[in-house]
Amino acid sequence: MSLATAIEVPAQPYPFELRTAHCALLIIDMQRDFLEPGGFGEMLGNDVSQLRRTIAPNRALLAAWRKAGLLAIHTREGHRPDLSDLPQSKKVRGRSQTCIGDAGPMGRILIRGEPGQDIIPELYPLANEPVIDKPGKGAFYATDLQLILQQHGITQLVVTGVTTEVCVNSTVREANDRGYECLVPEDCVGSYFPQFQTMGLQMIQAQGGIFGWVGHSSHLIGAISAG
Ligand code: TIU
Repeated sequence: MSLATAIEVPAQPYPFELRTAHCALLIIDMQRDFLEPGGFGEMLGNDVSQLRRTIAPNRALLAAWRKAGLLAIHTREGHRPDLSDLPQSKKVRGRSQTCIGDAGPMGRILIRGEPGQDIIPELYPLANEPVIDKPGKGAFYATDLQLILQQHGITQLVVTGVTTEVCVNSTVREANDRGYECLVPEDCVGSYFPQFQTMGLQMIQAQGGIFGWVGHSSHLIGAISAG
């Protein structure tokens, strides 16, 4: 697809020039332990409803993305069962009684292969959609995400998922430094903390789009469905 075929999608701080053939949907960490009542997130005292409101918009966007035949990639935060990729600093952070790797409400907390670490059924990846298991907050750190994007000729990312100020922001910043243009649909990202949702989005699009663009899934769905 040439530069001439870009579709203008309304966004802040100015319209995003979407090139569908070079744009992937990157859904960050929509995992049961973060989103489901009774999971690790709620166990820590967080209000999971703040994240659950993103499920329906993500479902609609993913459905439209699949229908248009575009690339969708999913990530999961988690560690190897032997904890060999878990820094001690991350394990003990928060001084919580329950740490990553311990028994949690849905299996060992944030361990690959455990039920709680998996993606919620509403957004479960198809067999042909890459799933990136990441040990950090950013999706590029210690993963093969960049290699996969290069193989597909991807230069733009629509980044959704949770949480806005942690893994979504970390990933957008990593992507921006690597030359990717990122659009974040605000209804498809969530934070346990409303003030962080607001500021996390402002931080992306401030200063002329210092890290990227902020938009809405309805405009994206309109753009890819018309194309
Ligand atoms: N995925 C992600 O954001 N992981 C976190 O640990 N987020 C928090 O907000 N704690």
